[in-house]
Amino acid sequence: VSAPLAGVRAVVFDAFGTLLDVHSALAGCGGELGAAAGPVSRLWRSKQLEYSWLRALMGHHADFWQVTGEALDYALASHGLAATPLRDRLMAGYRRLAAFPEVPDMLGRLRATGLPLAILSNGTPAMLAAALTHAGLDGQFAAVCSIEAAGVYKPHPAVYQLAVDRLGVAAADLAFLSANGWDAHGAAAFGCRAVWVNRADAPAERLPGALAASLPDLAGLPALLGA
Ligand code: LAC
Repeated sequence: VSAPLAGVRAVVFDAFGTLLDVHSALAGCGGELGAAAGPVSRLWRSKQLEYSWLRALMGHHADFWQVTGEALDYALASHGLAATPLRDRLMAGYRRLAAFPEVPDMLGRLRATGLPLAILSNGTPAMLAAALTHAGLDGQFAAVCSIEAAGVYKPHPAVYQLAVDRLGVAAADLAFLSANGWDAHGAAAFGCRAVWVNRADAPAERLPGALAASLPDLAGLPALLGA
């Protein structure tokens, strides 16, 4: 099919890793971290997600700002940097993330279609508002949905239901875009038409849910919509 998302009634984006580059949180601190910058950033991100899944399974929710801070503390400790004064600056970097370069133009093309655009993210409303404003993406979305309204993290089905409820569009009529393969599969298993933005050219995930398509970045999204 040339336009596998043709006919969808709204387009929902994951935020962190999909629209916003989480590794840009280290901008301005990379020099001080030296060779540890890349490993710290990757461990920070992987622990952040791991803690979100574990808290969901344990039934002990804490918001994504707290989880992000706890993941950073682990990542810094594992590199012998537990007491670094960089800690608070790295956290502040999460409110000043950069959008991936293709995002502004892609959003402009989608807005021209008139389709409602939305975000569905683990982030708290405050984290999302700050990061979207800094990245120049505020005001582009009909709805910015935080999992805080469900009190549990992705990929719990209650999270994807938030988008259905907020937009008033059935799951099968929602396009869902995530650079996190497990998140795309979570949305697909829920019934959305999910696209994996496979920025890292990773192998296919062995998870439930059939993806509608994969893209190397978001530049190809308008074509998938037939826009
Ligand atoms: C989010 C996570 C997946 O933005 O990074 O929901």
